[in-house]
Amino acid sequence: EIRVEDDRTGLDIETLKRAFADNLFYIQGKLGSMATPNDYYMALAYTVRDRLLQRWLNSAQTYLRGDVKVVCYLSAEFLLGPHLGNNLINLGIYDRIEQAITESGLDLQELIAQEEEPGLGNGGLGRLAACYIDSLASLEIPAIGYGIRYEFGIFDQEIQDGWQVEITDKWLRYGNPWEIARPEIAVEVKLGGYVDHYVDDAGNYRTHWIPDREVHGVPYDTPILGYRVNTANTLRLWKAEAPESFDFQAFNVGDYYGAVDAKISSENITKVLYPNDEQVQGKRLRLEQQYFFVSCSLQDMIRLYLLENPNLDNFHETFAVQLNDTHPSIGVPELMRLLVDEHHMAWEQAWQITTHTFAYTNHTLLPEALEKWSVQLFGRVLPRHLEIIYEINRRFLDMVRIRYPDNDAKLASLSLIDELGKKSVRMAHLACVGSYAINGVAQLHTELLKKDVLHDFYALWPEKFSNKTNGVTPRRWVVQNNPGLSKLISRKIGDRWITHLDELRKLEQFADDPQFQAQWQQVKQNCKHQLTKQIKERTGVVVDPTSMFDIQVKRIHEYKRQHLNALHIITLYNRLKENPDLDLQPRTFIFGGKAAPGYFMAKLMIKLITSVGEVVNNDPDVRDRLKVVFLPDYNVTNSQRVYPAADLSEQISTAGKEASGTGNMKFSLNGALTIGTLDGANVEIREEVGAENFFLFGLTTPEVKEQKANGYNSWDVYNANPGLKKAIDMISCGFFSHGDQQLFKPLLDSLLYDDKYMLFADYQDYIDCQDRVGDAFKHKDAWTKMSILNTARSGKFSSDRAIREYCQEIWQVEPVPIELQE
Ligand code: 26M
Repeated sequence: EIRVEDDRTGLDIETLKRAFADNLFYIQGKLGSMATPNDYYMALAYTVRDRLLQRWLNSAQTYLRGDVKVVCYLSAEFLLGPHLGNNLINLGIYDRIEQAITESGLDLQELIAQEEEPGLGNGGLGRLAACYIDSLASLEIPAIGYGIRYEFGIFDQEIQDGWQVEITDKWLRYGNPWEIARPEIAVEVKLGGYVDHYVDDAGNYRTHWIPDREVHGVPYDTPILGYRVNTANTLRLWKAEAPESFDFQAFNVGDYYGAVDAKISSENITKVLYPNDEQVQGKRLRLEQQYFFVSCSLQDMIRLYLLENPNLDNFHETFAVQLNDTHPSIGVPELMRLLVDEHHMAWEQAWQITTHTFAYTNHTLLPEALEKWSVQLFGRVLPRHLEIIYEINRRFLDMVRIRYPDNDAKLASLSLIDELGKKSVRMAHLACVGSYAINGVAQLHTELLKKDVLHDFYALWPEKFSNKTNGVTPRRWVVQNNPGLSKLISRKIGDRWITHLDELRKLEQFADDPQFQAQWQQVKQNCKHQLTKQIKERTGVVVDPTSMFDIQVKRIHEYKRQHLNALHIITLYNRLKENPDLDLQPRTFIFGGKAAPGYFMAKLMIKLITSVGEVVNNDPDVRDRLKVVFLPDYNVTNSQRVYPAADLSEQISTAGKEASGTGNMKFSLNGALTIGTLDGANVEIREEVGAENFFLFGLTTPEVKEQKANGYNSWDVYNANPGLKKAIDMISCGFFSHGDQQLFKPLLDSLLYDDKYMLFADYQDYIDCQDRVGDAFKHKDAWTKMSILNTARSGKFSSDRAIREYCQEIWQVEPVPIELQE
């Protein structure tokens, strides 16, 4: 006898097989004989989704209770990666589903590979948000992720003739089984227009914002299940739609095409993710995106709050709202507007609530990445918010004047408005003033924030500042992407490490054990074999899986210095050309990463890498001892094959430029050794794994500063270093570009005449350090020991640890376990 629910919740193999067949028939409308791999994937995804739903609804219901504090993580990006494998692991049914699928005559890996990953982010910041919502759910913390449902996520990358080509990411093409639209709780967002001030009948000052556009925000919800718990939190992403009534009746009478134009322009707001990171452009549509999702989210929180409360007086006791960088910092004036204009609260009380609601995470020290909006543009899009910002600023500067009497320079440097050059709103200042907590993402980064970028705010409010070193989720970045390693670890120390990553320390005792070392090497070798196959399929390049896999995967940026890595390759190549019988450790150099489409220098760096690869890979003198691979379309899915296969992790940014890095953590957890500068979280990785298990090179942050102050001149370094000179001259004379001497000129000129990121200053130390790496790799057992110790000592870099710190030190939230009712 079968109950309806059994088919949707049951976890035994027979039920899973039946549910899978049912979904194929009733949802995809296919019989086995006509089903495509995508049909099978969809049927399986719905089978899994059914099993999330009771947990999800129970969680949502529990959070509506008045006494629960909820974290709201506001982020313009969530770089989730595929859901299916992750949900199978967190539900604890991976093995059973594998059996059910196999017994249905199919291959689970093939179905998992069908999923189009939601690439709703650029890189580190977006991926961090995804790791954090996994940890929040796994720690049973009530949380909502709020963001944007971009119709087109980060572009797909193809490499043509060695250049990056961007392809539209149509991730919703075949439907998205993981989301549920909730049109019944859509909200309205106003844009543009002007503001009326008046006195109402009772004599109160009131404000009326008359917009020239209104947009519907429709939430699309995705369940985020924790690992082996009943907590399933919500990721609520907003889609912009045109309100029919607005376009077709009130404002566009008789103007059909005008009405359709207005509709298109509204729906444009959530069309596409801006593919830049670390260089902002000040585009109007981007400001509209930010305001749109933040307004939708705050209105949603207020709606939820008023379900249980008579007024908004204690709003901040129910919601802790984290700002993932300044992208959602428009939330500060928006909450003020909602409280004061719409809910008629007094300014002082509204300000109390606002400044006890928001906390701000800074992710960058690069000046070009600090968001600024021209006052003119801002006023056109958000006239009321500009007024509110001026009022916040007036009151703030009054306070500053008391603290620093007769100090106009202080006022100018702290002001929310930059009055030099084009008048603009400084979003980081707005976030600092409107938040009760401000944090950096690694120890060094936080220290530099306090010392440089936000120094004046630190002097004002030292108690607001703290460090929260980033972390990554061990569920995706070890269990899922490295099942071989996970099984080996669990056989030795049990499986508690998956939720208590510090327990990896228990592996230390086996670091010298020859048998364990052999098993460890075997796992790494298998991963390298798999990546080797993948490289062959995707690039045609044949690489040697016994060579050292030396990997740099991350967004392409001058400050990340992929071109320094390229200079090392050229240097090794020249040694082989001079001495073909040189006893050189064979290496495979693997690069992956996207360049912002408008960042010419980054695109040229890709072309340099592929051009060097073309020469090196095809030179018979090299005898396959060096191979250079550029893996196209680096994304979450592809990265999951990369980290497990790495021997060496390249973390070579100029000291003081990389806020934290998170790829560095994924590599180390998967047993790669790092060659790196004292930058971002590298500092802490080295502290944890031990200096003897880390390859350090390069200037420190103060040394960089000092050299620049003392008139650092890269031209002199170039002339004084024959190895460097030779490498640069080869690029310059067209050796890697079929004689074209112009191709790489912009890149070379920037190095020879400016070298903002100190490549030449670090070149020799990097080469020397790489030589030590090459020697070390020849001693297999010693290397393996270092590899084991890297994994064993990387427990700190779990996002569970990071989220626990946020919970205790910023959000003041506690776990709320979820009971499963019928
Ligand atoms: C801003 C305005 C307009 C368009 C795009 C942006 C923008 C988008 C993403 C700016 C920056 C963006 O991301 C920055 C980022 O990913 N920063 C990285 O954050 C990681 C997580 O904290 C750190 O580990 C990295 O060091 C840091 O570079």
